[in-house]
Amino acid sequence: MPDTPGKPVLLTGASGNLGRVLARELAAMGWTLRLTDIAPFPDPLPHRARFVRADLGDGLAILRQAEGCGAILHFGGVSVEQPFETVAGPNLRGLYHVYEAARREGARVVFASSNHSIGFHERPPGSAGPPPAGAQGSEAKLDMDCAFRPDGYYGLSKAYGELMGRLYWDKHGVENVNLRIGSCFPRPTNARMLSTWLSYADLVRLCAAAVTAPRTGHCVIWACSANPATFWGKDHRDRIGWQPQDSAEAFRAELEGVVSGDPVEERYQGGAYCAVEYSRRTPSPRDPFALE
Ligand code: 15L
Repeated sequence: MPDTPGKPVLLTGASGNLGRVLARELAAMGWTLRLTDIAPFPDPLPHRARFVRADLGDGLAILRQAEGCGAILHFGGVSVEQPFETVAGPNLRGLYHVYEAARREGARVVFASSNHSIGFHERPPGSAGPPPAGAQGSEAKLDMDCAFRPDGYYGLSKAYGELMGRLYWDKHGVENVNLRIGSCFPRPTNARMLSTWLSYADLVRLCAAAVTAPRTGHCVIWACSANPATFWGKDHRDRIGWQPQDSAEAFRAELEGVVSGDPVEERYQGGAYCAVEYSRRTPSPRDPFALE
């Protein structure tokens, strides 16, 4: 298990599903946490934690919350597909406030990005079935430096968040770890999640490694468990010393028939988000710059 961070860690989005898991588990590991969210914190406050209600749109409040912190786990903001105007405040302007606070404190940002920043990549051939015995299968998998192909305004805001990290690293030396989270739930619930599921325990270990790694620079990690049917290949996990330990494969028999029947949803990695307000007559080309 990684060391306890030397300075307090700010967790935004602390009242959300993943924020609550992280608050509970990281506090249990002895971390000193500063929790913040626009919504009240619904659980008993963990040991050594402080909670302050704040809006990501309030730059001064975010600066204050980050004072003295060595890292910001940024899990706040809109976490599902929504109209542009709903996404823009928290996920674009709010993200800027988080990065400005990190710059002032010399803190590292661990950003809850999402698979929806690349959701319009097609699923690899054969990904619906079990992986062939002994297959490495890495040729068909997406590496972390693939093109962004956001599948909605939410995914677009996550691509922007990753690029904000790129900018603040290149211009200000602010370190940042961008977690392209697949589907982080207590358990997988459909066939797609046999590829995309991230267990809560793997998430906690991932965030702990991202905060405590000696150096990260700007890096990107596919945040899913060790699922043999994963869509995703190379990333920077070795840099932070993280390896997932859980797998969705145990749920295959129960879930492989759980598909939507929607051809857009089933074609692309982002699943249902791709089908929201989809209006093309024919699918876009696999190569992002091709005409056909
Ligand atoms: C996400 O980014 C969402 O926050 C989550 O609610 C799921 O929809 C997940 O992606 C997913 O793709 O399954």
